[in-house]
Amino acid sequence: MTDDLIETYGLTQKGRGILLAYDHGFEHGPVDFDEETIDPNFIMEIATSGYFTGVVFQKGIAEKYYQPHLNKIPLVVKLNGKTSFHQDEEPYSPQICSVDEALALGAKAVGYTIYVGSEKEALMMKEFSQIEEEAHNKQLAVIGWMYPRGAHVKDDTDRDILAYAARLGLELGADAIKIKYSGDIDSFSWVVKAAGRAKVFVVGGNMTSEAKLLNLTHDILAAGACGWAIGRNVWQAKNPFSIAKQLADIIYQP
Ligand code: FBP
Repeated sequence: MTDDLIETYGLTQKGRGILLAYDHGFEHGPVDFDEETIDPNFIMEIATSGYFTGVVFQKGIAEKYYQPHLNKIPLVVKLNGKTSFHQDEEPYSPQICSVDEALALGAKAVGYTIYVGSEKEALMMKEFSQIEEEAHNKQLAVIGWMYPRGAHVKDDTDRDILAYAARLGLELGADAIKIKYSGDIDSFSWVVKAAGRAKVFVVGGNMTSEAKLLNLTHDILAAGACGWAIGRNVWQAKNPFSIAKQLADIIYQP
C-alpha cells in the first residue's frame, strides 16, 4: 500500500482540505477576472491566508508567482490544459508540463484532467498513467480532474456517471480526484464510495450565493468528500477572505 501523499504534504489536514484553483486564464481566458483577480499576486495573497491546503496553477504562473522557499502553501501544478476556443464535442486536454518541471517548481502534487467518456479518453488515460507512474516514483501526489464530458455523456452530474469517473480515478492510481457534485448527499455518497481511498475534492463551479455555497459545503462533507477544489466562488466573491474563512470554519471543524 502506498503512503497517503495527500495528507503527508498537507494537501489535506486530518482528512480535510481546500485547494484554491486558478487555471481559469488558461481554460477560459481572462473573462473570469476583473482588475484585481487578473493579478496572480492577489490569488497568492488569498492562498496564503491560512484557510487553504493547496493552490493550483499552470506552470507559467507557478514559475513567476510561487516561491517554494517562502510560500508554505503546497503547490499543485496542472500538467495539461486546453483553451475554450474549440468547443469540441469530444474534448482532449494535452499534456503541456512534465513531472520534472512541476517538481522543479516546488510542486507537492500534479493535476491532470481526464474527460471521461470523450472519444479521446484513451489518450488522456495513457498520458495520465505515465504521469502517475513517474510522479509516484518521485514521491509526488497525483490528483485526477475527473470530468465526464462528450457526446456519450448524457448528464455530467448523474450519480452513476460520476461514480464511474471517480472509480476510474482510483483504478488509474490517483491519490485524490476532483469531481463535480451530483446534487444531493445520498447520490454523492455513492460517488465517494466509488473513489475508495482516493480523496474526493469537489469542483466549485460558477459563482453561486454565499448561503448556497455554505450549505453545499455541509452536504459534500456529509457525503464523505474531504473538501473543495474551488476557484471562482472564492476569488470572484466580494470578500474572498471572508468566504474562505467561512468555508474553513466548516471544513476544518473538529
Ligand atoms: P471553479 O471552482 O472555478 O469551477 O474551478 C474549478 C475548475 O476545475 C478549474 O480548475 C478549471 O479552470 C475550471 O474549473 C474548468 O471548468 P470547465 O471545464 O467547466 O470549463
